[in-house]
Amino acid sequence: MDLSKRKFKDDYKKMMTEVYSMDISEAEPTEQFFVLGNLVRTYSSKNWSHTNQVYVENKQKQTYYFSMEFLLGRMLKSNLLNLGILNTVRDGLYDLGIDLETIVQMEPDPGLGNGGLGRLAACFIDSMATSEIPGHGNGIRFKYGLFKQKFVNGYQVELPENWLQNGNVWETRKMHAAVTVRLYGKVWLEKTASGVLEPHYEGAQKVLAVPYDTAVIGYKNDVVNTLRLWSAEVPAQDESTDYWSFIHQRNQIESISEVLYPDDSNYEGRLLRLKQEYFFVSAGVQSIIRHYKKMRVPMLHLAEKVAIHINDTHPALSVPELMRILLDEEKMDWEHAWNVTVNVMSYTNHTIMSEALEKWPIDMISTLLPRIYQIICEIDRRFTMKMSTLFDPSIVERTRIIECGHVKMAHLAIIGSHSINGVAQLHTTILKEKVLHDFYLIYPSKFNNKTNGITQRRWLMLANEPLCNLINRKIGNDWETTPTELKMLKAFRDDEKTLIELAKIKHQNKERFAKHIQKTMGLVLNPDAIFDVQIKRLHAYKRQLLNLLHILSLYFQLKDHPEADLHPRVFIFGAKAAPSYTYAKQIIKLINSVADLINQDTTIKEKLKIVFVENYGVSLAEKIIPAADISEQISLASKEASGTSNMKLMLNGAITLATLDGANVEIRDRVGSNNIIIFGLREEEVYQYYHDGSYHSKSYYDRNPVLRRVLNALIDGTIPDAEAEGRSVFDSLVYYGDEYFVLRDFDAYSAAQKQIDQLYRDTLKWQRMALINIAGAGTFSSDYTVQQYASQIWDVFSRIRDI
Ligand code: 26W
Repeated sequence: MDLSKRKFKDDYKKMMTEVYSMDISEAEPTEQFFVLGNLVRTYSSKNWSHTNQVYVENKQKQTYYFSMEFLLGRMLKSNLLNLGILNTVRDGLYDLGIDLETIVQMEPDPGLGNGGLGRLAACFIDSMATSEIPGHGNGIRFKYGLFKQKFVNGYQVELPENWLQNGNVWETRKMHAAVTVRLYGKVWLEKTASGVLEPHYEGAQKVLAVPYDTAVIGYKNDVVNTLRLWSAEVPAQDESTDYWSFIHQRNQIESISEVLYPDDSNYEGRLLRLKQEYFFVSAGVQSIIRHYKKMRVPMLHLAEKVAIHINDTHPALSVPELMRILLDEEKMDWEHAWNVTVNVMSYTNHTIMSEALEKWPIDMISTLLPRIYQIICEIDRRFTMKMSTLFDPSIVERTRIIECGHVKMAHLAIIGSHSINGVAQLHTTILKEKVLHDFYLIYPSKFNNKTNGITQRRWLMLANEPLCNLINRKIGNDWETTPTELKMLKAFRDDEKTLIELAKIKHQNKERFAKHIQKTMGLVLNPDAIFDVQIKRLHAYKRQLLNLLHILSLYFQLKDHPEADLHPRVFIFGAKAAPSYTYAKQIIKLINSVADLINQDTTIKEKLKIVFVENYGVSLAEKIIPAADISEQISLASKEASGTSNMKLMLNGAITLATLDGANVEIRDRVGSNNIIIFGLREEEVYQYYHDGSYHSKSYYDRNPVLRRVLNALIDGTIPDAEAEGRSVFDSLVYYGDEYFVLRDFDAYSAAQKQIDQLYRDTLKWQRMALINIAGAGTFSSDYTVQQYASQIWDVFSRIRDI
């Protein structure tokens, strides 16, 4: 948008008076933030309503991205950037004596997601608006986001994250768009005069779903899409309602949108979670249908105007919910309704971890959602009948939705969608050949790959302005909207001046991060050290332990040979563990204890430091990633579906140290083997071990003296104050089979780390690698990812520009 500095300053002062009846000089940073947020809203509001109007006038097909999680991060700067007024506003505020960076910190970071899946959804809505795709988010307005993590004596402690405490400037409550969601009760079918079955309900609990809409602003293109998050409320009561029963009911209902489940890759079969899933799915589908009906297009054509995307299985009840509406309310017959439903729905799988696969006990589903359960049974019956005539009975048995008293949500999503995709090439191959092989035999053409992506706006333009400035000076700024243009940087691969500039920027970013750590943790970091970063949820398969064991081996090497020629290292960890995941929490405690041991040992001459940041999330990621030299992507091959921090770190010039897992494979293909450090077991080798059962972790302990010393340190008192945790981890690795092959990959990992120690000393060589990584990262922009979803799955194209 066009905005002069003078106009902005006038607007800002005026808004300050309107909202707080105050002069700017009297306002606190929180108030300064709130006023700026309000002003940004007014700046985007015209385009918001205009975009919606255009969509309606053109009867354009719309995509709805259904996701339990949207891990948005702070929105002020991202909105300013996308409106094209970031610098104007920064300068204007400066004139008024206000520092933009200070007020940015006043915004709470909405943690409405656990990790990769939620952050991907946030990148996607940003990219859809930027790519002019009519695509909107649909989810839950959790009152409490992911818990706030504190370390108390090295242990993770979870605190509530009350992000809405001071209100949320970005949202608008849309009371007129509220819908009713029904839970429990009884339902039976009665034949009507015309012979069709009609459902009758009795005694259902009604929940009012109230939407809160947030503008999703496209990058300098006047498009504003919508993120709609639902809040659960008590419907209006009639006069006869007893006061106490009302209070009881209110508590029950409001608990639905109260708190995000803090589980990542671990399914918990709790009733409240099932309620949450049906709640936002039912509200979302109802509101889509209500909107569609205004267009007066026959319901049979729904799939020409609406695409619903099921982000992992959490919204899989969209399938029976749409069926319910088409059958019961729109009076469509089963075949037509099913055809429409399958054409509307598409599904993404985000994990092969079997413990993450949702399956609900049938008595839970049938009690909570009686009509939905009937429909699921009928889908299952028809699927089984049809497939029995075509496929081997054992295949049909394994692919049914209802099995052993449970409803399998992945099966429901697959059968009810026209497209099933994995999130990286390797992951999709594993789905087709292993995890979902039976379904692949049945529906080969439904399967496809869409490699994940990240938005370069948040992860480069906002997080790393110095690097952006350098890039723009070298190759111009076409890459902002055509990120593959970053490849032009390759022309500077042998340009010493550019490489030195790159090194300087990284150094500055490291200094900035070091300052932050000194301020928040009191730890002094040496910016000349290698900053080695592993930031992701704590999970055994991601193998933070492999990193930790290697750190211990370096520590012992330095204890034995204080003069050893090791380049100084700072190991940076950021990770939350699911509160119920005991093993992951033990690893957190262990890392913290090893950090105490190493950080306080003056005999190793500051050569090693460990920083475990508390409460890792989007805001911290934005600080850490630009300062990273090494990106640790060391999951056991086959287990990480894609990973997305690998892409963010590469884009910021970190060198990837990785197994051939998830999108690491594609990163290697992009930058070439010379510009990435690959180590460890391959996916085929892992499966071979599973097949022949020949892995015996204890033999690695017995035969490898370095490893033995490191492992013994876990149980011999070397690590202060972590006996129980050390013992538990030791046993899991040595005696209980080492499920994720940590000991098997230890030597290969150590060798790779040694190679890095050498490589880093040659600054030009290192920065050349960094440059090639930045130049190759454009392909991993989520702009391209959503464009592929739009053309190959959703069949929606932008027509905004045509009018
Ligand atoms: C039911 C509990 C539960 C909650 C979340 C099960 C599974 C999940 C997610 C699927 C976990 C997740 O975030 N998966 C990650 O998705 C990213 C985006 O596709 C991938 O990059 C990561 O590799 C994958 O672990």
